[in-house]
Amino acid sequence: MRIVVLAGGIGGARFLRGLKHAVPDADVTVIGNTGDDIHLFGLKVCPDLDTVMYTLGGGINEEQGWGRAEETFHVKEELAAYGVGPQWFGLGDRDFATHIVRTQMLSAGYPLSAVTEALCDRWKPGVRLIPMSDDRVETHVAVEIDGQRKAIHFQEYWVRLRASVPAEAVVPVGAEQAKPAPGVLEAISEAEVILFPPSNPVVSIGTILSVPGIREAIADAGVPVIGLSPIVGDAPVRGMADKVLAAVGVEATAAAVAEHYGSGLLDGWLVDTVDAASVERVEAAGIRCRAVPLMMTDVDAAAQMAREALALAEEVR
Ligand code: GDP
Ligand code: FO1
Ligand code: CA
Repeated sequence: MRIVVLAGGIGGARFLRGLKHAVPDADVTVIGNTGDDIHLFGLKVCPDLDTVMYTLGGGINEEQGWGRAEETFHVKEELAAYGVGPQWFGLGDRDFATHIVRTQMLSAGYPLSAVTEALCDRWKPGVRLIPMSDDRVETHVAVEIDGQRKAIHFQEYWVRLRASVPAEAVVPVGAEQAKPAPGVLEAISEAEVILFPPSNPVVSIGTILSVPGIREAIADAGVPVIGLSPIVGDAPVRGMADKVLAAVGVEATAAAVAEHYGSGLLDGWLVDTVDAASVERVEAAGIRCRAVPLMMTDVDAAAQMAREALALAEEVR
């Protein structure tokens, strides 16, 4: 079965691992978020692409959910000794190698999609991982600090400030001019089912959908589009989805996120069993809805979620 999945970092990656476990033979294309990408120390860092690649390739730091297993931080310490920052972003030695290879290939003229394919030759994630765009898109967050309104990089908002101030707006800078990477629209048009894993609806899936052509292609694909809620019991399972949802005027509930995507995009939506009471509200919005366990406590739990999503796809097909 040809499956297209739009993915951010941890939520997307853990779901994909479950999907691969549930349907090992599936032909899975992942359209990855690149709005989190950041240039540090002259290197291009793609956190969400790397989280998917390392998680599916067996190199992820399991507890943390991002970065490499068995990581050390000698380079970061040496940079600090030179007074070179930022120090608030935790780049490890093993991870640095990925960013060096990526930056070297980009400098040689390869597009990010080709570089990602080359990195995946090593990690063999078992899916085709394509960045949403080869063009630079950077998510910025408008905040007010000491009475001053300013826009900061999403990583500064999340990693440095830990989302401690309200997000007043979220802007995918560059998205309007960006084109979908080669293979993105083709994969969507050839898909038999399209899945939105429990990724951040604003800064992961929202950013991917902001690249002109992608939302339209999904809406026009004519195949079931099924999403899984990243909000459980009126709160994100982890991360800052509540803060960035507030910035776009959406309450942090499983039902409100489904309505935010809308029936023009979504055919089906899974909420956690603790949110079973919201099934009726989602169905009233024209989206088929089921309540099932949505906590990815291990690979089997994520695999069961993938099976439920595919079962719902057959129901609405
Ligand atoms: P990020 O880029 O690392 O933030 O990862 P994603 O955007 O792919 O996913 C982040 C979202 O995953 C957050 O909003 C979390 O609430 C959600 N999430 C993480 N773990 C789980 C889980 O076990 N179950 C569900 N339903 N959502 C989860
Ligand atoms: N997340 C953190 O909370 N702190 C970090 O220091 C950090 C470093 C980091 C390095 C490489 C990488 O691939 C991811 C990293 N992340 C870190 C996760 C990162 O913030 C992602 O953008 C998440 O996807 C959040 O959406
Ligand atoms: Ca992310």
